[in-house]
Amino acid sequence: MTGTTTDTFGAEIMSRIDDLAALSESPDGLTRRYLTPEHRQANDLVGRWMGDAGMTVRQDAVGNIIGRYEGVSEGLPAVLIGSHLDTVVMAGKFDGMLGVITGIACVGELNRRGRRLPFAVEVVGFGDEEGVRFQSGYLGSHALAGNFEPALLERRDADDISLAEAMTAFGLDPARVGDAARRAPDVLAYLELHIEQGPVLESQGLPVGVVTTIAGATRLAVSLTGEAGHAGTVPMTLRHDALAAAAECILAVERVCAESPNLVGTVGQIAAEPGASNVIPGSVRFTVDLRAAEDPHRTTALDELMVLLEAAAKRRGVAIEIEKVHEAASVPCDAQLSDLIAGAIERSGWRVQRLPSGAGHDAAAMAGLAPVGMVFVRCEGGVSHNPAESITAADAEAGARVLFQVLNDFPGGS
Ligand code: HGY
Ligand code: MN
Ligand code: MN
Repeated sequence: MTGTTTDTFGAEIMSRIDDLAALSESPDGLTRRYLTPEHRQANDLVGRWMGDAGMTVRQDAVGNIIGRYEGVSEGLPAVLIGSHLDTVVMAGKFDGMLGVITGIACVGELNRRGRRLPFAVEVVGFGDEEGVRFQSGYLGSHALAGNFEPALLERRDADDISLAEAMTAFGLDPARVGDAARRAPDVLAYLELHIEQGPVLESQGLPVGVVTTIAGATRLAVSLTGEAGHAGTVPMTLRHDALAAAAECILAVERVCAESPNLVGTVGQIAAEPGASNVIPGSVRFTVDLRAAEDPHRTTALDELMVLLEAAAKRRGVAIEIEKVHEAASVPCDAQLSDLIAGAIERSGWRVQRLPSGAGHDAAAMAGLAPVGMVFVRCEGGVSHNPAESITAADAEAGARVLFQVLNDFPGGS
């Protein structure tokens, strides 16, 4: 499809969501990690859609796919519209992809109408926001914002492949990741449309909302080393069971976070070695994901948890190593941009609902480069990071109309 009229934004978006969802590492559900063949396929497909919408297309130095629609003259500073194309494991099909596809639909509409704005518009499909493969949240957006951490290049995935090796295999040059960085004068603003991944808009009966702040997050990788032994012969009092120690740690995470309404804590990944039913686990690795809208709540809880986890390990004669693999401060969205989005929502006929995001988004990383604003779209039951994630075509349409309106309302844009 080359362009869309505003009546069919929704239909085109929903059909492209399904096309992208088919590009998965697993036949059982949607999993698409950074720098995999499926990532390459997604970049190729999204790149074609960008070209059909009248954009020039390039892949940057870290594997983000970027389309550019020139303004009234070549080379003008750009409004960036973006989100991510990578997914969690067994993901929903809207998280990230909706924002990229909606951005392309809006540019397609400008192109269909032959409209050129007094600024360029770029649509970015970030290659790695979830950080599933290398525990590297916001890698694509950090690189574009000029904040790539070189130490990440040594990070290894579950198959012991380093990020540098994966980049090389993908056709990227690890020594050139700095080339992805954009200059602040070239970027006027960053807009991201994303599913809410929570229940507020649905409870308010609204299809869209404006994001106020993006919650901060800390991710830990915890390693416990005890002593493997025979399940039948080692008395309970003589054991250094790494998995029992992990269980105590995991309940401590739950207890600390349940005691405070401002906190959420999750242990999403765990692996026990050697992993035989008749062997006392000698070593365990698990992750901790800690979030709060206000940073002091998160950092205080983190300090408390470190003490509790170390005490539990010590009591059981198990060694513990805690590595902070990702940390992002909470980020307020730009007030002016948020008011522009609120105005576009009103002009599109809906009441304005402002709400915080408990989920992280590339906008948090892009705030280091430009003012950021986010549009939330209602999702059914607030369910996300789950194959049951769903939205209606009408809500996809509503989100696209608001984003299209924001582009036209952007100062100098009408
Ligand atoms: O984890 C998050 O909040 C986001 O999905 N990366
Ligand atoms: Mn996500
Ligand atoms: Mn997301």
